[in-house]
Amino acid sequence: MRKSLVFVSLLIAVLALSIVGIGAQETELGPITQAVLDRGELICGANANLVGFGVVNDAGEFEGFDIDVCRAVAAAILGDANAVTFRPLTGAERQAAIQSGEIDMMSRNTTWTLSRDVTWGAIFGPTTFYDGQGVMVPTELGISTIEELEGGSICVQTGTTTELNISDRIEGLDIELQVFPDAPSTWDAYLSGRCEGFTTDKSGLAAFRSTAPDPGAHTILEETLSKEPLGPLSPQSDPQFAEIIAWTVFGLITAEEEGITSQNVMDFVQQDGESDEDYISRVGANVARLLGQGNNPSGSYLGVANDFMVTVISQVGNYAEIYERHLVPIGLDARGVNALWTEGGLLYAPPFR
Ligand SMILES: N[C@@H](CCC(=O)N[C@@H](CS)C(=O)NCC(=O)O)C(=O)O
Repeated sequence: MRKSLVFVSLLIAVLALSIVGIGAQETELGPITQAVLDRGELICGANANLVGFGVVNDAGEFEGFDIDVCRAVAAAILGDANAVTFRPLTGAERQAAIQSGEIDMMSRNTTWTLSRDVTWGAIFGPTTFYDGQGVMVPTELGISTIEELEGGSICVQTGTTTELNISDRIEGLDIELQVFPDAPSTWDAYLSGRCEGFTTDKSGLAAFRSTAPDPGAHTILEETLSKEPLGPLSPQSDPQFAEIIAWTVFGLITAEEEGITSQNVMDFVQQDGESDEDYISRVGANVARLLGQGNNPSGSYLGVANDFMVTVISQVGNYAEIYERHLVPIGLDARGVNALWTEGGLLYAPPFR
C-alpha cells in the first residue's frame, strides 16, 4: 500500500515535470522566427551612416552598437552572430520597411514613440540607449543657446523625431529649418556652412563630430530638447519573435550585471561531472538561469536553444563590451543614464526565472 502510494506520487511528479518541460521546450514559433530559421539568416534594418551605431566599414561590413544587437538576435536564434543580412534604411524609409515585412527587425537609432508604436504596427523592444536631442554649432560662433541662432538656420534630417522636436522648439523664433533626406547630405550641408546649427540625437552629434576634420571646431549646446529612447523593433505580426529580441537584450544587460563576458562565459557553464548543487553554489542560481544550465529553462521558454545566452555572450559580448567596442571610440565614454541601475543608470532587466 505504502509502496504504491510512493509510486503514484513519483508518477505524478514525473508527469508534472515533463509537462513543465514540454511547456517550456515546445514553444510555438511565430512566423518571423520560423522564416529566420528556414532562411538560415536574419534580415535586419540598419543605419549605414552613423559611426558607432550603424555604419559600413572599409571592408564593406556593417558594424556598430545597433548592429551588434542584430548579431545578438541572430546568435540567439541561429547560433551564429554572422548570419545576418543588413538592409540600410534612411529615417524616412523605416515605417515602410517594418510594415512591408521586408525586414525581420530593425536596430537603427530609432526612438520609441506612441505614434510609431501604433501606426508603424511595431513592437518596440527594450531601450538599448537612452538619448535626447541636441544642437551642434561651430565653436567659432561662440554661442551657447538655441535662441542665439535667431536669424540663422538649422540643418535637420526628414522622417525623424528630430525634425518634429526642433520644429516645436523654434516655434516663434526666427530660425529657418533646412531639411535633408539622409544623414550624409544633412551633415555635409552643415559642414559646408549652409546652416549655423546641426541637430539630431546627442549620440548622433557625438558620432558626427568624431568624423569632422576638426572635432574641436564644433560645440554641442548643453540643452537637451527631448527624450529619445532608442532600441530595436519588429513587426506586430510576431509577438513570439519580439520576445526573443526582448530577452536577448535583457540577457546582454544581465550578463553585464553578473560580470559575465565573452572572455569568461565558459567559466560560468556547468562542467562535466559537476553536480547541480556544486554548480549552483559556484556560480549562483541567477547565473544558472541566465545561461540555461542544469535543469533551468531559459531559451526553451523562447523556442531557442536553452543555453542561447552562452552563445550570444561568447559571440557578441555583454552590454558593456558592446558599448565599449563602439561608443567609447566616438567619445561617449561616460555611460551616464545608460549605466546599470546598480550604478545609478536606467538599465534594468527583469529576472530570468
Ligand atoms: N532617433 C531619431 C533620429 C534617427 C535618425 O534617423 N537620425 C539620423 C541622423 S543621426 C540618422 O541616423 N540618419 C542616417 C541616415 O539616414 O542615413 C528617430 O528615431 O527619428
